[in-house]
Amino acid sequence: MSIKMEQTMRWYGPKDPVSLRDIRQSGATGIVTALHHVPNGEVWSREEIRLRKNTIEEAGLTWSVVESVPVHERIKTRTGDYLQLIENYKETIRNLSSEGVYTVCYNFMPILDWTRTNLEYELPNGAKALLYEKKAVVAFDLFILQRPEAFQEYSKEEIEATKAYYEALAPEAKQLIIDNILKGLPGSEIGYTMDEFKAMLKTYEGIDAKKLAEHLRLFLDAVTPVAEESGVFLCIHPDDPPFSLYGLPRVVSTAADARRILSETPSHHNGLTFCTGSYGVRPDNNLPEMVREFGDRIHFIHLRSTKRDAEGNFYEDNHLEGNVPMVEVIDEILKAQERRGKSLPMRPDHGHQMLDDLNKKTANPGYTAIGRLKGLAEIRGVEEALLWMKKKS
Ligand code: CS2
Ligand code: MN
Repeated sequence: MSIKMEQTMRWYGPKDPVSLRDIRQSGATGIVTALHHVPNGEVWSREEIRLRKNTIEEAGLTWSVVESVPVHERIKTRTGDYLQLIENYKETIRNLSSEGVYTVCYNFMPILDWTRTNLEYELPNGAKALLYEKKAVVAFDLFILQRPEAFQEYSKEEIEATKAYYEALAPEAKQLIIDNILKGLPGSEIGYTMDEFKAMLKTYEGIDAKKLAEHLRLFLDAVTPVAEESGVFLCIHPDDPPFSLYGLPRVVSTAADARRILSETPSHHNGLTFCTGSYGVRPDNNLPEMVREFGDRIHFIHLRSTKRDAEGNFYEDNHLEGNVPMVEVIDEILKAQERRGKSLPMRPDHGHQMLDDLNKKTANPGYTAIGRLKGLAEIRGVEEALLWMKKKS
């Protein structure tokens, strides 16, 4: 047993304050990036892909994974020119393959990508983490968005408690919640104004979880054959957080969701991004068990841990702490790699803002250098130890 995970880091492109050289010093050999400047829905040309690939290779690194080729909202709702948008997606897959990039991550979350309410949650040691506070989301839903159905969805007690919390908030604190939710976190290609968001919500009227799951299946049935022909591995990232928000359906949150997606489009090229931080927010997702079950179809791994409480809040913990049984998960990944005879790309998903990074302005919350470097180093240590123990026994 000796196959190690491929160590990668996410890089946001030439404007990322964390340079390729910084990443190389972390020990990572692979880069996870996207052409963030190409508008969502447009074809990524071979020239643009090649340019980015050259930049990465000149720094002595490899472009291992695309995260993400965004799926356009009209593909998710199947409205307007969605058939053309699917054709564009296929073309992008072909172009990536022609330039030698073979792993493509994406997500299928309606409107908003990942959601956090506080990007500077101070931990007892002074480092900063990303926090999801349920009452901020409920307050946004009830009193800012004023979604009428929301008043039926929460209990009377919850509505009253949220009202008291919301009324006591300073105007700047209210604004910060709005900004954090609507502006989009790193990796989400789009931010919205309140009116735009309300208009977007309307486009999901009549689309429940069953329908959205069907749209995802139809999308995968269309693009997977192209991925097969071009040797590309598609890997869907789970919903973050893994439950419904603002009445919007979410269909990539549980082991049952993953099972459905893999069985409905049964190609090896239709696979998963196993994000422990996203799936791990739900206590009913048994992560080591999921790696055992889906290990053959996991093409990309995000390792990070969250710590949840009874009220439905969670924050991003140290990589080896929190609710994710990280050592056990890594152990299962190593076994899956061994079975497949293949090393899988892995990145430490997010990290704390800490040490000297606290003095810097962060362009991408969760993606500062030092916190991720720490996460990667810890993960690497666990992996080395597990491999050594296996060799010995
Ligand atoms: C986030 C997202 O949890 C995460 O990995 O950083 O940006 C995620 O990369 C996208 O949702 C994947 O498409
Ligand atoms: Mn992730």
